Amino acid sequence: MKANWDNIDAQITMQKESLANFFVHYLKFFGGKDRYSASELDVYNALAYTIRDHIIEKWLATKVLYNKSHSKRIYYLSMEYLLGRLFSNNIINLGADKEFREGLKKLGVDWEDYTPWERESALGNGGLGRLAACFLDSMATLNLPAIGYGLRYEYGIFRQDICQGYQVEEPDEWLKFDNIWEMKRIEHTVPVHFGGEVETYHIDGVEKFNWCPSYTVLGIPYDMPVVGYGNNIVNTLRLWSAKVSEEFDLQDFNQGNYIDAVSEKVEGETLTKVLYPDDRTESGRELRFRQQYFFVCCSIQDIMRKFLKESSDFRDFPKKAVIQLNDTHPSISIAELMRILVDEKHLPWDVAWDITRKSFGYTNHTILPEALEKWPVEFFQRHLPRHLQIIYKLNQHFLQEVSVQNPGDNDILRRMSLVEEYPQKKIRMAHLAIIGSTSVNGVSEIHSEILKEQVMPDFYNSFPHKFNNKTNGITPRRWLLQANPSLAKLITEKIGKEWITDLSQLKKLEKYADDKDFRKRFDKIKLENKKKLAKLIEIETGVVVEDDAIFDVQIKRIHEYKRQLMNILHVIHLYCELRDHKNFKDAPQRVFLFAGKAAPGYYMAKMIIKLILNVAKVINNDELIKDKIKVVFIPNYKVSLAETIIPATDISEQISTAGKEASGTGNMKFALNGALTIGTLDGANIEIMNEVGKENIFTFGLDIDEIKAKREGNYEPYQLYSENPNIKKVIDLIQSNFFSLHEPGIFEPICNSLLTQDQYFVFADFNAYMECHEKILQEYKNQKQWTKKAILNVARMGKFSSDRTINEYAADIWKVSPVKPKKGK
Ligand code: 26V
Repeated sequence: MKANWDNIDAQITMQKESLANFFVHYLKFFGGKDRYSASELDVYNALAYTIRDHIIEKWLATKVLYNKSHSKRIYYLSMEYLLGRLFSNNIINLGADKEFREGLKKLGVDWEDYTPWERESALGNGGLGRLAACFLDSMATLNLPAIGYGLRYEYGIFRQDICQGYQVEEPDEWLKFDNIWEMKRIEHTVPVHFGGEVETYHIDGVEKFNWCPSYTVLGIPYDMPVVGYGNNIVNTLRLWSAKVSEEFDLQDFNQGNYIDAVSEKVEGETLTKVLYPDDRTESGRELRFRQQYFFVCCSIQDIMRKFLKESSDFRDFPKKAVIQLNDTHPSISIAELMRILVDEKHLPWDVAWDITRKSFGYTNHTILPEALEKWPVEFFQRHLPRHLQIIYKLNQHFLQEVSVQNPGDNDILRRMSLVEEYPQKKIRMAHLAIIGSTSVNGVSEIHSEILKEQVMPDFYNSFPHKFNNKTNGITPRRWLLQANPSLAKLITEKIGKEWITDLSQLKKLEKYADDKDFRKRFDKIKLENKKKLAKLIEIETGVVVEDDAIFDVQIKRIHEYKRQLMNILHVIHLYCELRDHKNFKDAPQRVFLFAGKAAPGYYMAKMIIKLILNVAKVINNDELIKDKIKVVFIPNYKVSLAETIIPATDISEQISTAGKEASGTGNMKFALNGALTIGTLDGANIEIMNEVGKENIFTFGLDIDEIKAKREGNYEPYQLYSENPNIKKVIDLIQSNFFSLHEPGIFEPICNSLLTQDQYFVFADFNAYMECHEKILQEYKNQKQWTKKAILNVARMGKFSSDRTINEYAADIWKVSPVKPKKGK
């Protein structure tokens, strides 16, 4: 009998109104639970499965829509995605909140009570990974036919515990229970080869190459739905998991090689075991290199398979596909696509290169030299011998062109080469990414300028047309609608709900900055959010803070360039002032809140955490200062924590050394929620200032040119220390072991580094930072003015929606238009 698909498709459709019934079905028949046996986790699972199934119909329909459109596809390649929890986000984006809530009411269930049961997906380190997650949300919301590719790490970023004031890393077992949001797609499994050697042969006198690898790993895809907001679109995030192929094992078993077979299997499956925690330490780097190739190889095969369904003429490839590289992590794709086109599809080299170059875009996310990837040639020789040959040949052709343009200039050849010769032979992945892409973009205006002028000036001179800027953005769905529902509701009440998909609409709020009633409601919402945060602080750290304190917040990865150190030195300074002058008056309590992870091998970052925690202990327990200052470090920073902290914040600390923070995106989340920024003229802070107005942001410190001049001159931090009594007092106090009575001398490395080098100009900016904080305190006293500024910040954040960013990528780089269903369908 032939299946009747019309009937099958129509049999069960999940209307929003019937979601509650499906929930009961799941709890009973899938979970096998009733009132006596169901745990809270069982209820969460049943709720989430219900929502997942509601998504599936839209997911299937989206695939049909895209296939029929024959549109060019966007492939976003990122080794990191910091998705956070998906349950609430999916309900909100589906627009199913009201119906689900009402349906469940009869059953006495409120879905929001169960959200903490979801294990959050944290497959990323920081800004780069969260940006990828915001981009997925925007691409789906904008009807863009995009697929995100990534790795399904068994362990995401480590869990941070604090033990005696030190960071301790624990594994994040996010897959321990079911991951409801993923679907295994075994039928799209792909092989990934490694090692071996390259054979040469000839066809019609033309030299050809055949890579004979030594072992194979399988890539198994797991798909996660990416729900667009209010448009019935569901895109896909495809994450690859490594597995060793069965046949391969069997062969070795049969030959009696049991131990080798098992260890090869473990080796292969280790590939996607763990996310690298932002570490550039040498150990374990080879695994990271193989991880990158595994990712690239799986994704490019999948992209090819999709392309071949549409066309068999590879010259069409750039018309049908555009591949965006999120940093250089997936840049081996360029060599991989060349290998496929030349060795497997037998295209002439020049044709293949033309296709490749037209198909890639590369986004740079950092100018820190230590973070620009270079891979030892040895790694290529061992694992990817054919790719190495291809890179050498690309380099040879490329340098030939460079020398034609710059006759006699050997220095430029050395600078631009894909191969760094000394001290160790390495491949410069950023150079490969630039020559292999049509577009190279930075992530804020200033960062894009620095890229052109300081980091890659030779490349900019050779290919000025490739360089462009795409200022980062954040999704207003997660960072306002979901994280701050009361503020979202107030905004919608005043200006309608268009802002959710067109953030520039927030401009309409400007007029309410002068409306007393609006300001009152705005303040009340902030206070409610602070109450929630105060509770969380008490639960997580045991520190009791006042609900109406000033919340001054720095939450981000711990890096010297982000200068958490300057912040805590300033807190120590305030503490000294309070102790010395006992001038408490009726000043409000100030809570200095920190959160963030340090890379496990980054000693200084870990010591900064220790310093913050030790200072917190002393200050929080000193009765002499009458609770006027509290210092809090909340452990295990993650997306869900940010969602609670940001809406409660008064002051957002964005204080990196000018020129170091490519963009920052936390800065945008805070301002969108009505916090005022204290910031340096760095990254997107500058653009935020231009949007909200100089009078509504607190900027301070040396700008990029001044920092550059200091670096080139002879900067003497020791002199600043001896001449500036404020700095001296703070450093002397630390050195006297006031904060480390039981571990004398532990902060010497921090003090030493500041006194002798101060690479990130903490002392140089200290006074300006202090004065800026004094100004802030004065201004905070005028609540009316403060709230006005906060409202204007919200109203003027339209530019920083990731929808705007993605629209720019789509129009300028990808040349892809939204795919919308035909009217009436
Ligand atoms: C990695 C490393 C490795 C160890 C040495 C120091 C170091 C410093 C930075 C990084 C991160 C590189 C990539 C990254 O996450 N960049 C961030 O990307 C965000 C999204 O574009 C942007 O907002 C942040 O400013 C940028 O730091």
